[in-house]
Amino acid sequence: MSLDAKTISVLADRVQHAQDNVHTITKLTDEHPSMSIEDGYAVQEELLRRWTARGDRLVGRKAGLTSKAKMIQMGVDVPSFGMLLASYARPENGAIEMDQLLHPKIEAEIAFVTKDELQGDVTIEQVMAATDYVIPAVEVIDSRYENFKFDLPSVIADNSSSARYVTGGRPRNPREVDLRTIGVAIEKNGEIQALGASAAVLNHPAKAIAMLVKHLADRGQSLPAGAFVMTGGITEAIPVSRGDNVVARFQDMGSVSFRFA
Ligand code: OOG
Ligand code: MG
Repeated sequence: MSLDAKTISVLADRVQHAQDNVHTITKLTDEHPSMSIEDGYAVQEELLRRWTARGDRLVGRKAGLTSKAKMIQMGVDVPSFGMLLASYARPENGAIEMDQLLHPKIEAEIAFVTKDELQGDVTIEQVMAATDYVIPAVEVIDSRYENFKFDLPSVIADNSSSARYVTGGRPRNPREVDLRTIGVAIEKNGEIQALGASAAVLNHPAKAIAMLVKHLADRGQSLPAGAFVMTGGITEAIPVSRGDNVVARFQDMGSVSFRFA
């Protein structure tokens, strides 16, 4: 880490204020060019302490920037991790309030729910064995940075742009679908916006979980049983506006739909 605890706390204040009051801020690295990826995660940890203190709950984790399409779109080349809170969940077929968001985009992702704890260096096979089910999910990301432009330390401090998530479709046994070849289509108002296949995520979305588990292990943590994990957008993210109807179709897994109100 290059920043001291006091600075981490000040940066957490700034990010939290932007998240709570729906306003943009400049990249944290503009003021702190030496800020590292580890500093970004320290801000995340500080944010988690504040969220839990006010009654929110960590339900799982997200891996992001795990596909080429996303890395190219955002101009970074390493995945980022983030925290998923109970308060971010929204029901399928419902409406997501646009006035609580700045410049949201949607991503189609395969989510995993674990049944065993995962710890240390794990293989894709071990991730599969510890998986209770996989389920289609759409993440609504919303960067707190101006023009959705950031670098890795800044986006990590902003909890990897996490804002909302919706699960739907059919939960599947991970062994009963080919997790590398699930086709996905994102539709907005009946028109296809992006197409992809699940291997776009690190050749196998379970690899994103293995990387997350390694990331946690490096910090003396594990992924508990019952964790909900989103493995990252398969295609580039699609900007949305008020009134948009969204459907993400997942081959063999059903679809997730909702609208922005
Ligand atoms: C960072 C979060 C990326 C994903 O699925 O790739 C992400 C961003 O692009 O704002 O959630
Ligand atoms: Mg995502």
